[in-house]
Amino acid sequence: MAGGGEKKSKANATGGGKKKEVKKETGLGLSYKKDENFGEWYSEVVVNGEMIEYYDISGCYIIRPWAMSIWETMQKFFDAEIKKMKIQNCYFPLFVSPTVLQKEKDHIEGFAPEVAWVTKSGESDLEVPIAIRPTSETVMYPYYSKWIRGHRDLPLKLNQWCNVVRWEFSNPTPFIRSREFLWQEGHTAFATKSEADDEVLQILELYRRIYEEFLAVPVIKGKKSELEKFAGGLYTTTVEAFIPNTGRGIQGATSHCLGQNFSKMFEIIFENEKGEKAMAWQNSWAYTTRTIGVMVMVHGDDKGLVLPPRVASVQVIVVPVPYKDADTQGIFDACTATVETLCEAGICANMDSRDNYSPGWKYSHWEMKGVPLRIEIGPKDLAKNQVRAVRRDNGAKVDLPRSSLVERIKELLDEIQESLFVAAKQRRDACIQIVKTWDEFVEALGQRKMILAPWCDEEEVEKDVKARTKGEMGAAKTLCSPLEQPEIPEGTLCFASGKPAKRWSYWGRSY
Ligand code: 87F
Repeated sequence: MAGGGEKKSKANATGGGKKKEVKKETGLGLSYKKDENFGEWYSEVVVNGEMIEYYDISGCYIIRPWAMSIWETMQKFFDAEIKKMKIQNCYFPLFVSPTVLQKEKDHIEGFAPEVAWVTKSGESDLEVPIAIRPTSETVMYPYYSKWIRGHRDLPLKLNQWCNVVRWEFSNPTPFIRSREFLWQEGHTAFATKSEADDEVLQILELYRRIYEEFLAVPVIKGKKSELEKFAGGLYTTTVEAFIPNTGRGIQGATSHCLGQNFSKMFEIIFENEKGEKAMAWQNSWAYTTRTIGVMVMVHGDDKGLVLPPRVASVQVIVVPVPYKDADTQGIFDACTATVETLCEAGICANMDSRDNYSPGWKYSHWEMKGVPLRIEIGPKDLAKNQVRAVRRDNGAKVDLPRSSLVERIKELLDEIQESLFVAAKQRRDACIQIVKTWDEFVEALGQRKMILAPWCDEEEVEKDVKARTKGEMGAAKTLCSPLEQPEIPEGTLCFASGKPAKRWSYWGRSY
């Protein structure tokens, strides 16, 4: 119960009774500022923005409709795209038998402490304890072995949308590090390596689009180092985001080429066209509800959430602003008509018609929830047949004639989407530091930068960098080697070992 309960009571202790009063008078506010106490700001913003409710089991969170709708928007996009690639959805059980789980011994070893087990039903002990899936390789691959016999059974391309459980012990954080989370996991098998290689990059591109086109979060596509890759696979590609406030990189999603490691282990063997036995080439790939947390961390501000229009379940909130002697009915009718017009045009608009809150309170409320655009309609607007639109991202206000409302609102939503991305990219790029030497590296790390450095790409050197940077804030490691490599001039040396540099790599602290 510790983590979740603690956080909650802390928030109450600091905002508690007072906040409720404030809520009625001037609107709800955050008691922490993003630049002053990022951790508390984040916890508060996901709760007050009504995305998350803390739960009485540490590391577990309730995902409320405001966040779930964002997940669903991404899901709709991704699901349609993978179906175009002829990937099919399926569902495998939540439970794993210990014998099957053990089959993967080598790579599960390091993960074992995170596996949760069911040991009882009612009062009686189970004869054999049953594991809860932390990922589904061991659940699925025995059946891949059964289903794949000849080359005509390939490719086999399956995906499932599900929950997984990993019993984390370090600092649980809503969306970012939770003990249960939602994801999609894709598991595919091919006759040839080149088909597998192609798919790895196709999926990675979809992950980039989720971050950049939907969440307006810039990411870097890259390859993980040998130390950081999924140990069970051949190579791991990633989209890496960066959180400027903490100076930490964060893995946004991964697309692995597993090579033939698992097909050896699980005997996923087929007869090829020449009648020879061959082992399947496999991939696996996933993105999780962490995406939502990254988006909140990147765009949120001291007024609360800031939602990109493409993922906001309410894109426009219409607030009536009646004055004492004004034509209240006329204002309400104009608001209703506005919502109708926008909804008919495919814009997600809602009216806040509650009569027990002031317009000012409503402004703060919807700002806290991050709605991209607010429309206010008061007596003056009514008289002029216009509305006032206020942007959440930069506070800019414009009066719009009701005659051309749909076009202008569509333009504004597109502008907000674009400028959120541009602003986030500027902040991220301002944190990127190119270094050539160890001293520059240490200095940049102290300034919480994301460091691009020429590297010899040797495992021992990465281990050494980790050891040499160990401290309170956590050690530095490689985030990825960008797929788009800047040139390496002849004679460039590794910043850490002084050996000839093989490639550019991003380094930093990470989540
Ligand atoms: C925790 C407990 C047990 C990560 C774990 O990335 C096992 C594991 O295998 C484990 N945490 N992993 C690696 C997951 C690899 C892979 N699985 C399919 C993915 C994408 C989706």
